[in-house]
Formats: sequence, C-alpha cells, structure tokens
Amino acid sequence: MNFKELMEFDKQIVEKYMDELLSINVIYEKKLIESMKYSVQAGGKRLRPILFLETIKLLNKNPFDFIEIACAIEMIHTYSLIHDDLPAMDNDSLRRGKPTNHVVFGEATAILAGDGLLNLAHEIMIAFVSKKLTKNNINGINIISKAAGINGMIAGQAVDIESEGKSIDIDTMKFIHSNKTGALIEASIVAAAIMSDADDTRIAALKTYAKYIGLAFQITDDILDIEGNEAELGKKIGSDELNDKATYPKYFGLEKSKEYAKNTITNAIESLNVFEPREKAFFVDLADYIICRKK
Ligand code: GRG
Repeated sequence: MNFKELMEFDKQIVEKYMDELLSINVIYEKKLIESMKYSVQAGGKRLRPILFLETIKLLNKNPFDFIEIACAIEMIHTYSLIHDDLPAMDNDSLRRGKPTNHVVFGEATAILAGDGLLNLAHEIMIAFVSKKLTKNNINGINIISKAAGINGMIAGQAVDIESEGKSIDIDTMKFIHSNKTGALIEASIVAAAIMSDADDTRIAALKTYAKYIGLAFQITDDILDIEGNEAELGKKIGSDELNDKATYPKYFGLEKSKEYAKNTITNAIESLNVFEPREKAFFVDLADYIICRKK
C-alpha cells in the first residue's frame, strides 16, 4: 500500500471500531449518545490514531492488538474539539464541515458529550490494561492520560484562553502550542513505541520526530487559518485573528512561518536515522503531508 492507501486503510479501521465502541444502548440518555456519535462520526483526518497504529507497525507489533487505544486517543481529541468550539472558548459554528456540536445539540449536551468521550476513552484504556497487564502498557496509557490533562492539552488550552487579547512572549506562545496541540500528537507516537516494547534509542528517536511534527502541524494550522479554504478545511478561517490568538504567523510573519515549518519537517525526518529507509517510509511521507495538507 502506498502512503495515501495506508492512511485510508487505518482511518477506516479506526472509524469502524469507534462505531462499535459507541454502539451503546440506552433508554433515557439517547440525546447524549447521539451527540457523542455526531462529533466522532463527523469525519476528521484521524491523524493521531493513525500515528499510533503506524508506530505499532513500525516496531513489528500487530496494530489490531491495540486498536482500542487508537480509538481512545481519537475520542480524547474529539472531546477537545467539541469543548474548544463552545461559546465560552473559541465559539465556532463549523467543525469537520458540519455545524458544531453545541449548535446542533445545545451547549449543555455538548459539554456532556465532551465529558462522556473523555471518560469513555479512559474506561477503554483501563479495560485494555486490565486485560493485557504489562508494565509497558500501563506506562503507555499513562503517557496518553497525562498528555490530555493538566500537564498537556488542558494546560495549553488554559493558557491560550488566558492569553487572548494580551501580548505574550514567544516562549508563552510555544508553551501554548506544544501543550495544546503537540502533547497528544507526541503521546500517540511515544505511547505506541513504549507499548510495542521498543528500545530506548528508538523511543528517543520517535519522541524527537513527534515533537517536530507536532510543531510543524501547529504552524501549518496557523497558516491554514489565514490562507486555507473553508470548504476544504471544514471550519471557518480567520478565527485566530478574530480571537486575537498568539500564532506563529503573528510573531514571525507568513513567509518565515512557512520556512520554519519546512525546516521543522527536515529535522523530523532526520531524527528517524536509526530506522531503515523502507521501515520509515510512511513516517517520511507523513512528515511532508503535515505541511502540504490543505485540511
Ligand atoms: C478543550 C482541553 C481542550 C483543548 C482544546 C484541540 C484543541 C485543544 C483546540 C483546537 C483548536 C485548534 C485549531 C488547535 C490547533 C491544532 C488542532 C488540534 C487542530 C485540529 O486537529 P485536526 O486538524 O482535526 O487533526 P481533525 O478534524 O482532522 O481531527
């Protein structure tokens, strides 16, 4: 399979398995489950679960043995999007090409749908380790949990919200982005490496790669918010400027940001030198995709 086929193959597996995990029969809380499904099934690139599954494969383990962890990561990501779109946060009305969760289901249900997805992800991860109890599996889910929490994504989001309309220094901006966006991307790769029992050299190489692609992903996201096409992106552009967000183009300008993203991708690819060319082919293509993407 070439890069595009692999991305599509992994995406379909993750989507199918998430559908199964969300086939929950309830009597009273039908609206809650429907709103959770609405955002999960709205599409999305499924980048984080794909990174997780491909890392497992790179390290010669069977990705199907870890599929529920990939789904849990995507549920955490989807929860963060639902909450990020709320009026109290970024107040967006379009996500993944569809009206945002609170626009369709109301704010209270959207908040609960996010909470439900975050908690379900942890229920899934705990059920996984209780069946497959190894030190590396525990360490892996611990990395995912932490990346989603107050030492990762939630911290980045909190500082992002507090910084709106204020002038902040570059280090604060980097803190926001490496936590809000970078932490879960990095955890998707590092947790998979640890759960695949990789050696320290390989884990370190993949961690460095993950940091670089997380950074390039964010810079590209900032650029797309200025130059992207709303129909292709599936969300409104110009929202960073509207919310007076600290972005790479705001600090460095558009052209310098593009150059920065390109150099970051070169560094990401170089950090995989410990792997054979045929082993790392997917990750090299993915690094290029991160900055060439249109959505
Ligand atoms: C609410 C705790 C909490 C965190 C929110 C995810 C997030 C943190 C904010 C979203 C705002 C944003 C545009 C961040 C930039 C990078 C990013 C995470 C983009 C969305 O991820 P994609 O492009 O989305 O992977 P899809 O829809 O493809 O899954």
